[in-house]
Amino acid sequence: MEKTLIILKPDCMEKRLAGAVLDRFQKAGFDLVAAKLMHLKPTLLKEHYAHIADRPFFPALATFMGKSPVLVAVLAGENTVARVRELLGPTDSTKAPKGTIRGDYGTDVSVNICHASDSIENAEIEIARFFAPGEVFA
Ligand code: 3AN
Repeated sequence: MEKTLIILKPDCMEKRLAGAVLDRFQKAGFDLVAAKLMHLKPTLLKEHYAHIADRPFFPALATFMGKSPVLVAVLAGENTVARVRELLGPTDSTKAPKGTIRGDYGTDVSVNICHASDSIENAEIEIARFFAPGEVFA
């Protein structure tokens, strides 16, 4: 059973698309094994986005991600990290094909509905960042 961390971003929550996006993941066979609403603070965002914290777009991204509560969740299943990212489509929503979550609902490269871990190693780190072991039911 492979796990990944997803974050339904402020645009997803504000458009009331949380149910639609989770439905896609669940219909694809993934189990929802942890979930909570969080209002992400600057320190946590800097840690989560450490790999891009020195990029010029980071301040705008951090403002966007911290503007309203997000749904942080863990999905479990087979080949979860790669398949969840396939369902999302590419980071830039304008380049994401129709039928992918970002292609159908996203706006651009940062307002793109949902984050998902990009490797098994990062999934483990990200799950531990947002959830205590007892909060993950898998
Ligand atoms: P992904 O989330 O698809 O793995 P990363 O890790 O490269 O993408 O980037 C993290 C987040 O930073 C993206 N989800 C997106 O919101 C934002 N981002 C990435 N590249 C850009 C960019 N060139 N301009 C604005 N925001 C970006």
